[in-house]
Order: sequence, then structure tokens, then C-alpha cells
Amino acid sequence: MTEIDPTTRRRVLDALREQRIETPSWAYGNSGTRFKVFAQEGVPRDPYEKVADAATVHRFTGVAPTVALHIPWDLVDDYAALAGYAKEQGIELGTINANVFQDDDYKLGSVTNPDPAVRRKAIGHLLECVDVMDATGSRDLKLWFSDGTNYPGQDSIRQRQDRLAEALRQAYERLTGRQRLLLEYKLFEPAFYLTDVPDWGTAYAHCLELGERAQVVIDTGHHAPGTNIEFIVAFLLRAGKLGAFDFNSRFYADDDLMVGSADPFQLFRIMHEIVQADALRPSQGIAFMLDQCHNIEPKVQAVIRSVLNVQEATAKALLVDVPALTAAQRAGDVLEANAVLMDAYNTDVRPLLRELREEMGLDPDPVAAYKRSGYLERVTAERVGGQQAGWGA
Ligand code: PSV
Ligand code: MN
Repeated sequence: MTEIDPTTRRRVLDALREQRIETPSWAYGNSGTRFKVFAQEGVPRDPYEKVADAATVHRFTGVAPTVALHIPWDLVDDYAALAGYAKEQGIELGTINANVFQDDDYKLGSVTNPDPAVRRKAIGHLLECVDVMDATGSRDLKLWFSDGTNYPGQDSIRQRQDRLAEALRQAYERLTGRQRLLLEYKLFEPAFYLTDVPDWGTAYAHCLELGERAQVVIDTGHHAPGTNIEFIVAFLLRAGKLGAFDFNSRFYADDDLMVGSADPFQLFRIMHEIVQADALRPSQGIAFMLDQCHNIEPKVQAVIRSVLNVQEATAKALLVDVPALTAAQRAGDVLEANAVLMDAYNTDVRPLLRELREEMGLDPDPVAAYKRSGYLERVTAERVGGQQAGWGA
């Protein structure tokens, strides 16, 4: 693709202007590996300061108007007040992530635990998360379970599925109005032998059983190397069961690096499936979230970069010449079809994105504008004393 014709340009700019990317509250807190957490200056000390950071990302990018919360990491007395603060800052509270993986009681699992009392406690937390959603006005309850077993024979695989189904049913039945249950799968970790929701097929089957408002979350970091993630995207879209993404990049396992940093081509292929299914528009209901931890890089700047990476991949996907691609596919012209796709991928969309931001009244270079703004210096000076928030707090 050499020149972008004016009609295509307008179509792409309009679609990009509508795009919405949700950032995670935990990306702004300190995080690390099990070896070391490197604390950074200016890190938020409470959910309010995390919201302020998320609002800063939105101010410079214009396409990140919501922040996801993790309960209890973002525990506050008054969620409606936090939602009000977010509004003042120009954003809204988004997805509520339940956390049933950090309590001693969950050693043998949460909702799949062999002990009914532990299962009741875990389900109680899921229901409390829906209470939070009622207060914040959030649409989505996102569930990821660390449940699994370490040794063959440790527990009944089948009964654990029954327990999982029962817990999901109770959470699902608690939802009202437009609220949805989003089930996230993960290949492995922390259990070594068996994971109770290890793949999209398991998540899909449970969501099918639950009903229309249960959908699957694809965390891009949660697959075996070489997995064709865009196939999963296409399959779930076709079935009407793709609810959300947790975007990030991985080299080895669940590294939670910036989306588009390890394999921007994969991100493009994913966004191509989204665009082909006309699933980009917010009205289509797919939540495009980030699930990242910035262990050694400055956090707000890294989230801004991540948002831009998603925008770049999306812009390229929007540039695919669909009539030419369809013609080549129908003619069985393998090389031409591939060339059409690669043409779009190889287009430098940065000038187009600069134009988009100018149209939106933003600085064309959000990273540079953020650095010039002095935000980091200001919060570093302000956020002294207290306890810095971290992954897990
Ligand atoms: C689990 O690895 C996960 O991807 C889930 O989405 C959690 O909520 C999140 O990470 C916590 O960082
Ligand atoms: Mn995730």
C-alpha cells in the first residue's frame, strides 16, 4: 500500500476515534517477580491515586476512558465515591476483577476446593464483587481462578469441574441488567499438574452452559508458545462468546510485558479478526483491556505506550484492502492474499495516528507530551509518606 486514499483515511480515522482501551489499576502500582519488586517513585498509594494515573493516560491518548479494578487490591469504603472521583478526573471505573487467589484458605483451590466452607467463602467474594459493580456501575465481572492441583490423584478432576460450574452459576444468577460474567482461562500457573480453567474450550463450555451474558476473556499471555490466538478470536467471535481481551506480551510465560512489544504481528493478526467481524465498535461489547505489570519501566509512560501499540495494530488492521483480500482468497491466490495482508501490516500508520490525535485536540505525540507535562515529577513530589500500592495491595 503506497498512498492511503481519502475515503479509506476517513473511515480509518473514524473507527480509531471510537476505539476504547481499558487500563488496569494494578499496572500503576509496584510489581515484580517472585525474586524482587523494584519500587518506583511517584507510585500511587491508594485506589484514588491509581485512578488519577489512569486518567492521565486517557488525557494524553484520548482512547482509554476506563480503568479496571481488582478487589481487594482496590478496596475502598465507598465505591460510589471512587466512581465519582473517576468521573471528576474524566474517566470511569470499568471491569471488576475478583481475587480468590491470595488467601491461605485457597491452598487447595477456591471455587473448586474440596472443602464446601472454602467454596462458600470464595463464592461469597464473587457475589461481593457484583455488589461493587452495582455501586460503580461497572458492566463486567472478570473471573480468573488460580485453581488446580499439583499431583495426579490429588483431587477429582471431574468433581472440580462440577464445583466450578456451581460457583459460576451462583455468580451468574446474581447479575442484573446489562452486567456480564467474563471467564478468563490460563494454560498453567500456579498449579503444576492440573489447571481447572486451562484453555478457551473449557471457558467456552462453561459460558455456554451459563447463558448469554457469560463470555470468554482472552489474555494474550495465557497460551502455549506458537498458539494461533487469532483462531481463538475468530472462533469465539463467530460463536458470540468473545467478551474481552487482557492484552499483554509474553516471551516465555505470563510475563505481562507491554502489548505489541514481543510480537506486534500477532497483535495485528488479532485485530484483523476483530475488524473483519466488525467487533471494534464499543457497541459490539468487546472489552479491550490491558493486563500488564511494569516491573522495571516507568509505569504511566508504559501504559501510554501500550495504548499506542494497540492503536497502531488496529490502524493497520483497518487498512486491509478487504475487496482485494476477498478476491485473492476466492481465486485461491495464496500469495496475493498474503501480500494484501502484509501490505497493510507494513504500512507506517504513525502519520495517520498523529492526524487522528490532532483532530481529537490531543498532542500528536502522547509520550513526549506526557514527559513534558511534568506529571511524574509532580506526583513524585506529592506522593510521599504512606504505603505505595503494589501488585497484591
Ligand atoms: C492471572 O495471571 C491474570 O491474568 C488475571 O487476569 C488476574 O486478574 C491478573 O493476571 C492479575 O495480574
Ligand atoms: Mn489476565
